[in-house]
Amino acid sequence: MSDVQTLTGPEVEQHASRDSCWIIVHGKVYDVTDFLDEHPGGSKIILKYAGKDATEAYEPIHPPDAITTNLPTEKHLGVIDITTVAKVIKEVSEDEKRRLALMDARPPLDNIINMHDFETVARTVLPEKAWAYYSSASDDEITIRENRLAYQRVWFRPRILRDVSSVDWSSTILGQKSSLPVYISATALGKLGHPDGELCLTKAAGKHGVIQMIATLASCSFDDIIDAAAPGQTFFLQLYVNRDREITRKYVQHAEKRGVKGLFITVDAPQLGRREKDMRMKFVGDDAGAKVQEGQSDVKKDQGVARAISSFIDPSLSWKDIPWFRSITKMPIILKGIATAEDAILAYESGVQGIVLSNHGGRQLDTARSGLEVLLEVVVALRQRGYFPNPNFEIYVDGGVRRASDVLKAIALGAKAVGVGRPFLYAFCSYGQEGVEKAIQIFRDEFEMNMRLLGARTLNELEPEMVDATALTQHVVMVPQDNLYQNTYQPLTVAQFKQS
Ligand code: PPY
Repeated sequence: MSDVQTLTGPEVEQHASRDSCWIIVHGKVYDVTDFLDEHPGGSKIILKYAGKDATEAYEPIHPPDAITTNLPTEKHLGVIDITTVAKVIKEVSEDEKRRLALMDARPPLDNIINMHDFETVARTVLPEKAWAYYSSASDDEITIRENRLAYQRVWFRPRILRDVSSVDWSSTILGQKSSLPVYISATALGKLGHPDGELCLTKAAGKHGVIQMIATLASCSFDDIIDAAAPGQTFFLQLYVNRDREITRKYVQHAEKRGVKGLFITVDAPQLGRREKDMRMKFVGDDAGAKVQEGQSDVKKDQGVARAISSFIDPSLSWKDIPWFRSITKMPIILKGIATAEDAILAYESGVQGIVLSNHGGRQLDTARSGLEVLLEVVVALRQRGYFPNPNFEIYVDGGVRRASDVLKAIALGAKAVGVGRPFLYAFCSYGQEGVEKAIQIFRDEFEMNMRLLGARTLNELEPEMVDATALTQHVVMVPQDNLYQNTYQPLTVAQFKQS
């Protein structure tokens, strides 16, 4: 084996041009000259760090091994003697100063009493780009808003006098114990919003018996997440299928070896939705806008963080691929992103172990219906064919869940569990691991109260008769305005920042 070369800062600085471009990432030096035009995010952003340490910019938006797997080994030049690298004194912008001051003035965690509070804090304290990426949804953002509204079109039919002194909301998901009928759904690029990224989720989930779904595009590496697990902690894996199936095969089999208990294949993203809040950010930063205006069509630059790194996803994925997935893993396979009864039937008949009725948090096809609404037709269609209920085929719903009462509605209508993404993401961006623990505690408190008030002592006692979902499929519901009441009603307020 050849000795690893140690390079110095001044040596790397010599290679700061398009003709010879070296960068430092995680203490190693790479020659990326030939890769510049292949970089999914464009060459300009790499050239900004030519001859320098690019780790800080690289880290939040790349899996740690992206560079090592994409660059041939002869381009791995050696390690850097970090003491010789000139320190970049970064000017803190006025905006950044304001943001840091707001971070200091966050409401104390004790004052956070619901999931909306986390979102309010995250919106204020997150760097603009992170907020734009996380919060954005596709096109007119109609579906993301509908995800919330759908829950409000379902009303409870509570039962009384059932001795609810003791209530239990624990569950199993794919046969795995879960302290809540909720799993942490996959969200990508966690380090855009918190330096510890998805590890905040892992640690809180491990402590409280909640299942975490690891995202293919997490900022933390898969192994770092698994290594941080508590004994016996359960994980699922969200999978974006690579055009290179060998990469996917290795990834899936590695996950299985490391104990992951369910493979959730994303099936609603053959192309990434246009998330305009995210796209607009690109025009503001990295002066990519100027280039577009010059008429140079480099699509990748004006497409936001997500689209820039999505080119590896295989749009040719089809039902024909399911047997191949079955052949490479024994993990239960779940299709994430089913949006009609027709596809739910195909999924069942393809032999997978479950489906997630999801519109990808409103980030893919705008005006796709909410998962909750889809659940109604899916349960009817599967039941008609004798496919439901079946303990070996579970149905999950995600999108728009902010309250335990939302979860109870979905379970009453036939879901086994519910995925929650953004609320946990916002919890850790605002307060780290502790925020996630608080979010779990809020869910617990809400489950306890709502199950008592609904007259359900266990999740098995939730039944369709406990909800009135007749308005769920009506997308416009007229409600007469009660102006006198409206004018005297005092709106609730969100958690207040300390005076700075
Ligand atoms: C999303 O942003 O909706 C994702 O699912 C993650 C993602 C991030 C970057 C590229 C492709 C998908």
